Parts: sequence; structure tokens; C-alpha cells
Amino acid sequence: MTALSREQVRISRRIALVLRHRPEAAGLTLDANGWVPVDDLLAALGIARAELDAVVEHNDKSRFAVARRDDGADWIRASQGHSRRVAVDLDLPPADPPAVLFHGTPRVNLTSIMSEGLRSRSRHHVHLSPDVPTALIVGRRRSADVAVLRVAAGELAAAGHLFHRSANGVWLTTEVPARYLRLERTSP
Ligand code: HQG
Repeated sequence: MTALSREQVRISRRIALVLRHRPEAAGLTLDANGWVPVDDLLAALGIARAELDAVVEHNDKSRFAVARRDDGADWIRASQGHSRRVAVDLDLPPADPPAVLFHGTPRVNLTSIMSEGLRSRSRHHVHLSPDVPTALIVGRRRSADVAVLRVAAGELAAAGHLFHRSANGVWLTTEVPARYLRLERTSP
């Protein structure tokens, strides 16, 4: 997998904004499961199919999924990360998480998280990473001073909390109470 060029990162961000947060700003309506016709997205953003394909294929996190429907038309959606204000049901089956998952966050959030747990805030879900390196990358999006939390996902699932795994390997759940969290490490 080659890295995206600067221009492709820009396009990827625009697509993510439309497919996760503000479809109406581009004049688009997502279907119930978050899909839009690729042709409609291309027209709305003024980009070529080859540009879109390069962004989808070389995306470091496989943020977008493309699927061909019976009539031959390709549809696209974001695999996870939608705003709560966008009514999307990803329709993912419940999945058994591994015993332990991780969550990377700016260290300044620690006190609050350790008192009230992990909240989904503006998104549909709390996002959990399968390993520490991935959690560090997620946390570093927001700060150089990152804490990685260890989530007792197996115990949480046993207590009845539902988990889903997105097409690109992000674990999703609605909340994580503080008692299921431990500080794994910090990282400057
Ligand atoms: C924090 C990216 C204080 C939480 C990533 C996070 C992910 C609290 C922030 C995806 C809190 C929300 C999602 C509490 C949660 N007190 N802070 N009680 N509960 N927080 O962006 O997990 O690159 O909505 O720790 O890779 O950072 O865009 O969530 O720092 O998969 O494709 O509130 O977005 O994907 O931030 O990231 P976000 P996230 P992309």
C-alpha cells in the first residue's frame, strides 16, 4: 500500500466529511445504512472516478467501502466514524471482542474519562483499537501527549454490552464505564 499524496489526503478528508458528518452540505442523502451512489459523490465533489479509486485503495485505514449493486451501480460509504447527527445504521452484526482492546486519547482527558468512562460524544460509538500502536496513532491525531487505556472488552461483553467490528477493524461500542478501564501507558 502506497501512502496518499497530499492532494489525495485532502480529497479523503472531504469524502470523510460528506460521508460521516455533513452529507447535506454536498447535496447528498445517505441511505439508511450510510451508502450513496459513487457517481453522485463524484458529481457533488467534482472529482474523477480514478481519483476516488486511488483514495479508497491507498487509504491507510480503509475508511471507505465500495460495493456494487445488482443493477451494476457502485455505492460507497464510510466504514465507521459517523456523527450522531447523521442517522446511519451500519447494520453490523454483533461481534465477540477480544479480551482486551485499547483506546488512545490526549492525556488531558484522563481525569474525566477515569471518572465518567468513555463516552461516544458526537459520534455513534466509542472507537476502540485492537492494539497499542493503533491506539497511539488515534490519540496523536489530537495531541502529542497521549494516554493509552486498556479496555476489559471481554468483561464488558460478558456484562451485556454489544460490540461491533467495522469493515476496517475498528471496534465499536456505545460506552465504556470507568471500571473497565486501566491506564496502559502514556506517550509524549
Ligand atoms: C474523548 C478516527 C473526556 C475520546 C480514529 C476522544 C477513530 C472523553 C474524544 C475515530 C471522554 C472523541 C474516532 C470523557 C471520550 N471525558 N474525553 N468521558 N470520553 N473522550 O474523534 O476515538 O482517522 O470522536 O478519548 O482513528 O478519537 O477519522 O473519537 O479523544 O477510529 O478515520 O473524546 O476517528 O478515524 O474524539 O476517534 P473522536 P476517537 P479517522
